[in-house]
Amino acid sequence: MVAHLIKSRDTDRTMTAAPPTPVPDRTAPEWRALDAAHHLHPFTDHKALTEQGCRIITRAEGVWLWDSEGTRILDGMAGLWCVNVGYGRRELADAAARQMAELPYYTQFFRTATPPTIELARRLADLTPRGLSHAFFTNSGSEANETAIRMVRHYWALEGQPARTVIIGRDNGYHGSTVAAAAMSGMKAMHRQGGGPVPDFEHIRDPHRFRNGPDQSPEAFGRTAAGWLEEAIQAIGPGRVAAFIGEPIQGVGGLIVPPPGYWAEIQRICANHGILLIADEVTCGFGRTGHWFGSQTFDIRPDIMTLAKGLSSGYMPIAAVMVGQRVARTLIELGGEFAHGFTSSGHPTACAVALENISILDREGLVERVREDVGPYLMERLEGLSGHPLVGEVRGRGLMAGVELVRDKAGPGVFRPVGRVGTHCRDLCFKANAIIRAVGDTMVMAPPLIITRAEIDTLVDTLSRALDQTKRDLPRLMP
Ligand code: PXG
Repeated sequence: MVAHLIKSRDTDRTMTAAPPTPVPDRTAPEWRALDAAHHLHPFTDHKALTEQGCRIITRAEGVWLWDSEGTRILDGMAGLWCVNVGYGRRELADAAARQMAELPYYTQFFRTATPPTIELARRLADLTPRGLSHAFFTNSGSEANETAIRMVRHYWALEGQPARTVIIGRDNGYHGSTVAAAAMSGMKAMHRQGGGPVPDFEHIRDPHRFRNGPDQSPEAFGRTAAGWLEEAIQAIGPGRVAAFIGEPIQGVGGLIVPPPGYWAEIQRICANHGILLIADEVTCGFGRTGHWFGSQTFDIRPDIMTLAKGLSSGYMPIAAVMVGQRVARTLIELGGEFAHGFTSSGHPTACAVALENISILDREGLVERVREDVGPYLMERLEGLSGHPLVGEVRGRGLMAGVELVRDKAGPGVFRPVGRVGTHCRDLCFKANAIIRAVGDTMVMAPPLIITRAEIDTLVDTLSRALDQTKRDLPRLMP
């Protein structure tokens, strides 16, 4: 980048600085006022936001964020489960700048392609589990899942079974917020907004043993929970079911780690009925669970895999649908034109950044680091909280962890209303400058994969103090 020689404002020294950005220099109160006046945020109650004012994040480095007041904050969520390689990676900025100078954009429509796009498709075909040979690029996880929906229905129509339109997901599964992806998700509050029920999406209960089968052994519960899929298929009619979709570990829905044997049984049931298996790897992909993909952690062999977030570590909006031989062959041999795609599908700059991001994960051994070092360390530290009177269960894999809070330690005694205690605990973590999420009453962490043991100590110690304070505040919270 071109450096500009400027005169520092408050000294007489001449110093080197980055070129001026198109974003003007404003004070935090000015940003807040403009935000309230003009910006609608995703998943936000704007009345409450305007009353409280939003937090303005201005820069970041490693696992640390800085806000407009200069406060340093530990990002225990890697942004929104995505900044896997951490903030401040010059290599990624350089990859974007180089590609923008060379060819910022061109479409992949009309029998054209661009080199970073082709190279990323090849790299992903190598990296993902065997058989996933082709990539269809989108800009977000929602669009990737939306693409998967249209693709599997198109596949079955081409296969001469057009009645196979139903897609089965799970309660508390999350696949996005566009119309069909929200319908496929198992979030009841989302189903209530934005229009009536969308046909041909069904849901089974999630494999959350702590809630849905606390009296069974993990293995027995794995069989029970997978059995819910068989029951649903029989109720719908096997000839009507196109696909089953699941996140290897359910993230947004409460960090639900499947019991042993669950995925093997799901795989068997899908194969038995010829149903396509879609793995939503949007949060689990790119090292989060200690393997490149959650499908490898749980030995899932999906027909289709959706990717986003960690694909570019959030540095660029990019997502992908990885398509296995079975579907790809039919689409290519019988399909003609698949009337689907986006202006920015395969955006060359986003692809160049994703390629460099994958190189960093590979070069620095970050996936192995999660599996062998920091992942087990985070779990070990969190296990240390399991004796706390508010903690019902600690669960997770790799750098994806949840601590479920309960009213009654003896069983899964839930708090009513759900979420008040979790949100209070989250707010205390925020106040102590660590970002830890609350999903209902489960405290969730998914930090950048570069987090150190010392930083994990800071994160867990902050959570521990917040739990103690939450316990003290309980009579006031739950009178
Ligand atoms: N699948 C999964 C598993 C996700 O977690 C999506 C699909 C959709 O991706 P896009 O890129 O369209 O957002 C996600 C997204 C939260 C939160 O509260 C998480 C997501 C989205 C919104 C909020 O943690 N994950």
